[in-house]
Amino acid sequence: MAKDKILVIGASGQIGVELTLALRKIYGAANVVASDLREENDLLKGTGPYVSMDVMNKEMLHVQVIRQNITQIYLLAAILSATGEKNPGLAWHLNMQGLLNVLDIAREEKLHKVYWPSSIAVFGPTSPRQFCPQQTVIEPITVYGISKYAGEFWCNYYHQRFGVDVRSIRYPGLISYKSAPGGGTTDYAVEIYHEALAEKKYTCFLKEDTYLPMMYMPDAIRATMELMHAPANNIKVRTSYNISGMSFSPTEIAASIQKHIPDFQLSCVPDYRQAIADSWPQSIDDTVASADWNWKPAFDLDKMTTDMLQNLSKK
Ligand code: NAD
Ligand code: AKB
Repeated sequence: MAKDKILVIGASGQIGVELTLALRKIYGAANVVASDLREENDLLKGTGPYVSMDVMNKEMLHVQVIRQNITQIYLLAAILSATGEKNPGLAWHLNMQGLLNVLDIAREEKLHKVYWPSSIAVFGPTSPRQFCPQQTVIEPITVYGISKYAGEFWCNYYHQRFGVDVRSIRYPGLISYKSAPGGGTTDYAVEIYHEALAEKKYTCFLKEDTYLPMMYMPDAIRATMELMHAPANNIKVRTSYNISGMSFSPTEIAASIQKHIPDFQLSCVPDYRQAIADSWPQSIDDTVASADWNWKPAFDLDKMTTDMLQNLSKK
């Protein structure tokens, strides 16, 4: 581990900030280079090296990998489900070409490992709604889901054909207090905590009984580390692993918040994101990840609510 030097692409985003900080704890600050198209996130400032970079500029990316002696890449730059529907061409272009640029460079420079997240958005209306299995019918209806599903097979292809050790997780909707979410359908589950503390009320853009698979960020970061540190022989799935944390509806998260803020009020005015949410499963079967690399979540809804409200109150 000590010999590795890591490049995090998309480090100023919701996952990137926390993943970069976690990687710096393990590998040492100087060995984790954060990069993004936008400015360095405040939480990263002063914690380690940062370069401004566009993952679409393959030449520049290649130069950075060589110049900085990079051995692992975590690729987080993407356009998520809700924003993707506003500009499908751009979402497809970034989500695909960014990944192909990284996989090509990983192959050419013989990088030790690549991490690239997929999403529960690969599933569509024809996938099982409950405990959606690792392998099943997959017919996504969003450009984001299509790009993730295609990306999974590019990862598998580069592993089988060129031996690139690329690993992936299908994250559920992620909830965090440190950094803001970046244009997804599950973002309401972050906004609701901020509004509960600030206004004691929140208007949700999904219907009150819309169940979705979700996960608290500490579990997502730990899952990522556990997958990346597992022996290569244990990684039997080279597309992307299902993992599960919790499932809840807007009504249930509101009830969890009301245990701390009794006069909190939820109202719901569904918009175009309802159709996206309705196309995704309500819960995920992660028995393959449990068997291959011992995945087990630690946070349920009430534990997450307590932690979110405590930390956001401090802010
Ligand atoms: P985000 O939108 O918060 O962050 C993405 C970052 O990528 C942003 O900081 C953005 O500036 C950067 N970026 C965009 N275009 C770039 C480019 N051309 N070059 C370099 N950087 C660029 O997204 P996130 O929530 O942190 O998601 C990270 C990854 O995890 C994505 O692949 C996403 O699909 C996946 N994922 C996220 C969730 C979630 O709930 N957050 C769930 C499932 C999967
Ligand atoms: C989104 O809602 O787009 C993301 C995801 C589940 O991939 N949070």
